[in-house]
Amino acid sequence: EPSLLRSKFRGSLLGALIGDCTGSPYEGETITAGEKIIIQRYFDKLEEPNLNLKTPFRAYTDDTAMTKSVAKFLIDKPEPDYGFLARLFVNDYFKEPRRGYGQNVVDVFHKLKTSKFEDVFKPAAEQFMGSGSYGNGGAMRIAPIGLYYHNNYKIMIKVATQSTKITHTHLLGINGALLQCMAVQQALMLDPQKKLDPRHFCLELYLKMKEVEKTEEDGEDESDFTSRAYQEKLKVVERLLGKPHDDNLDDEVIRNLGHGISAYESVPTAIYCFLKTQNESCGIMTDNLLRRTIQYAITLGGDTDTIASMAGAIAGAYLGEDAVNSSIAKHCESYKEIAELADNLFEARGGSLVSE
Ligand code: R7I
Ligand code: MG
Ligand code: MG
Ligand code: MG
Repeated sequence: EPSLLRSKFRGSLLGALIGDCTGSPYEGETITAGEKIIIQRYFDKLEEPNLNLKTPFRAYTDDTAMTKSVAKFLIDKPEPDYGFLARLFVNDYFKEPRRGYGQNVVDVFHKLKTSKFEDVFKPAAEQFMGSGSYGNGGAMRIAPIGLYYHNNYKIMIKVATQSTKITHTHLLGINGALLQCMAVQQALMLDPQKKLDPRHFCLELYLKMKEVEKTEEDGEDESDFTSRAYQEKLKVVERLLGKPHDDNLDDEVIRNLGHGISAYESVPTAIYCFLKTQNESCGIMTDNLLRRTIQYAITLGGDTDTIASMAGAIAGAYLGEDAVNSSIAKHCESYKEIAELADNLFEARGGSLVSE
């Protein structure tokens, strides 16, 4: 049904925006029990229809800046043009460098500019003495690709991989972006009227990740944990989903899944946040499932803007725009522009049948 699909595109990009904007004040923090209460009140306040103008307006960060570029890359060009995407990233960065970009990705932007975009994949490949970045910067911006190519899995994987390689070439950075992309696509395909089966969702992702990690294994180096990293993490997600929520479980989530700036320590966590909050309150007082996902992600601390944004993108793709509280959305920078971008992405998706 086209109107449901349109609503899901909006839900996903607005979910990503809200997660970024509401999560960024807590980035890098450890969240205490007291702070969880403050976060609950903060969200309660944001939901008030006549929000006090003095309530600080939340700016988005690099997560949203780069997501916007990925959406434009898909909307403006009939075939993927990675040079165009690299230019969008770089132009945005030099226009607004203070969006909280990762410390090392900035080197890539400078090199791209200095080299006049001669080889858009080269600067990223040189990062970290040639091993490439495993930061979550590829995953945090991938949602538009999962939406746009939702009917074309093979091409989705290819475009997600190539677009990530402009900044992140470490296998963990790429596969983390692929996992996040798959999660958004899978959530988009689900009927929001039907009860979600979290462990089934997780199993489906596990099987897809096994396939991705298999093709890259070639050398059969079983001892190299990076080659099977995400399928192993998804087993942990599945195990944690089977346990009832309490504060100790949250500690276990942080210890076993992580809440860090690497893709490995944040993408599985974001997926867990989405899946855990669909059927359990997780200590969050709200009936709104999108808010619950985002608020819960923030209470885990660490890379809060990014984990909340990724979890919000998945939840929004499942629930659609109905789950977006408009007061909360209006509190976030550029929410109208993001809604329009989602519509344009939805309209452009017909052209998404590109040759391989
Ligand atoms: O991945 P990236 O775009 O950063 C995204 C994060 C999100 O949390 C945003 O909200 C923003 O705050 O930043 O940027 P990168 O600079 O490529 O990677 C982020 C960080 O991960 C780096 O600055 C390193 O600290 C770490 N990192 C690595 N450290 C050692 N070895 C990434 N790759 C490596 C590595 O190979
Ligand atoms: Mg950020
Ligand atoms: Mg930061
Ligand atoms: Mg972050």
